[in-house]
Amino acid sequence: MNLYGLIAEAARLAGDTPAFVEGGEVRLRYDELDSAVAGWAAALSASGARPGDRVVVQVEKSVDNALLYLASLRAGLVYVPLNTAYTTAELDYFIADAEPALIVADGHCTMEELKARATADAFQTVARRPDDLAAILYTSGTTGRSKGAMLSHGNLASNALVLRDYWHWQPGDVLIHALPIYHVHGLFVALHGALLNGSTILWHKGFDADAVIDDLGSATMLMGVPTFYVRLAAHPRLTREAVKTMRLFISGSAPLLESTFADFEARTGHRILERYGMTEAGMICSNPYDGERVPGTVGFPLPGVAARVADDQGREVPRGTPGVLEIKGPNLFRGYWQRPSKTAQEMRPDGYFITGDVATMAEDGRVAIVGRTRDLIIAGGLNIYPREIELAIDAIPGVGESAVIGVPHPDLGEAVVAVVTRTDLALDEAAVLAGVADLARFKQPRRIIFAETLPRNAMGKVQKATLRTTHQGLFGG
Ligand code: MLC
Ligand code: AMP
Repeated sequence: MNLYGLIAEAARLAGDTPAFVEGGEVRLRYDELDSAVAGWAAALSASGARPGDRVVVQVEKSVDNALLYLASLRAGLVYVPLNTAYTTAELDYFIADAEPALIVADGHCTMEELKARATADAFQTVARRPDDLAAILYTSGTTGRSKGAMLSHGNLASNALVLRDYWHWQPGDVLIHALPIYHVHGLFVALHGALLNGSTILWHKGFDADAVIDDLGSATMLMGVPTFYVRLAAHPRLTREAVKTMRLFISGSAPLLESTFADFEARTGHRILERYGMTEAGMICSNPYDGERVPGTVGFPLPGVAARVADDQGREVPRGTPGVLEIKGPNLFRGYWQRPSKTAQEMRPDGYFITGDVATMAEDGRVAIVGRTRDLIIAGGLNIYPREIELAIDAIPGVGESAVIGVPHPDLGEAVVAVVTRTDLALDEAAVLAGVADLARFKQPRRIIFAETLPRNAMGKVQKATLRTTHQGLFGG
């Protein structure tokens, strides 16, 4: 059971329907998909990669990049996508950890070089068992080091098939795809959904509100992070007329503010469907398609997913009481790559995974995410772990200590702010920013605030909640 087999079958049924359309031009039809993927799969094999080997890929979003992913599935390889914003220093870490047979990235092997290695119209899809790995996606940890979440063919297929029914994918659906394809949201939820339905994908290299609005009139679905909806709702061209062919707007990866939900409904008449997920488990909860989409909630556990809100011993708390969300199901990952003890730390003996998200569950099972136990910032749908940034700042000469926090930001949801004490008062903002230059741009603090001391509780622990309250108005929030 290779996930690619399901996609190939859907492509066969879709016939000459356009698969990828970019800038109004058909880039690939469904009846061309299988041979295009075969070419890439042959190139991967010709490079020496064998089933089970990792392929690390850090490239700009393109249709070829999507085909390379499908080829990796088809050849039985383990796809390891990396954010294009990662710096060389960060890349070194991922490569050392993933031990890939092949790296596709500028300075290693480029897409053009890879394609030159082989051409083929046919390729025998490599048989896979449901537990065989399809991909490893890195997700940061509280210690500041990223860990690779191992996802199997069975994990990805089960989640995709459930969502196909839950969101009522239908013939004639056309999806606007403006997300990056190095994370769960763009790579799995959006791409698998459209491909398994034989739907045309309106392919955008990134999110540009004007370009997306231009395409709304030829589409039926959009998936995005809340920042997409904040920007669209503020756009003068977002009208009921502009969305008249649209069937469904889906939001996830970060909390959608109730005000964004309301603004969007006022402008378009559409109630955004919010869902919740994470790298380790794909999609977990979703508001219903037909039933009430309640802002501020993420709906119900998906069919086949068991979820409970628990105390710190894993015991279910009464309905309505906040606790940590724990989940189990066919979507749940196979553990962290080469880190069995980390995996064990986040699992209960009965197989539930501790998400680290604080939630409430209502009597009817509806879930709301109300906080996080992990020290985590989500900016524009990207997860940022403060510890990694604090370690970089603390290493700068002249810094006493630092606390990195997320502060409400009107566009990104949260923005990174560093509160820093100095042992050398000549240390300025530029010196601190220079000290974090090896981190991807999206992780770098938007503001540096110098303080004499950091607030601590009786145990000596830095009180980040106090800092967040003090600085909550920094970005006009
Ligand atoms: C870009 N920048 C960011 C940023 N994205 N900074 C913080 N957070 C982000 N998310 C920086 C750029 O480096 C640039 O820096 C500056 O902000 C302006 O960039 P921009 O051109 O305005 O950014 P834009 O291209 O518009 O990107 C914003 C965005 C994008 C929100 C559209 O980040 C995005 O597509 N996010 C989606 C991420 C995603 O797919 N998440 C899903 C994870 S899966 P400067 O200073 O150099 O100009 C997951 C599970 C689940 O969470 O449930 O789905
Ligand atoms: P990642 O580890 O990048 O996959 O991000 C997963 C995290 O994003 C989850 O653990 C949540 O904290 C957060 N998240 C995803 N969707 C939502 C949502 N709809 N509401 C609130 N938080 C969300």
